[in-house]
Amino acid sequence: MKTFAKHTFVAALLASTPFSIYAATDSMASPPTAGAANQMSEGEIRKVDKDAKKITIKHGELKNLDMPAMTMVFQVKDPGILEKVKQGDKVNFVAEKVGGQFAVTQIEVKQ
Ligand SMILES: [Cu+2]
Repeated sequence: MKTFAKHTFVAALLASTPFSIYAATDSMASPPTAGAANQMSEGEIRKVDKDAKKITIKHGELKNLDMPAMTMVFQVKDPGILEKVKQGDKVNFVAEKVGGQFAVTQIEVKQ
């Protein structure tokens, strides 16, 4: 009956917030919230290490990774990410666990 429960959940979300469809199907573990449509987390760039392809971010809570706020080092999925940000930038980003390591998969500087 797992499938049935999932469909019911999605249907309920559909009825309330159409923008949450993606979030609901992508991450069943996270309860829907007002900001569920935007899965990005907030952070501030502390260090960009292009040689090691790593980035240090002081981040807020990462709901998708069940991680509290902290400062930590991330890998990057795409080296281009390192070109988009610099130390001190406030960013919205998405981090995922890739091969046992945390990696930034999307990032954008807040205006
Ligand atoms: Cu962290």
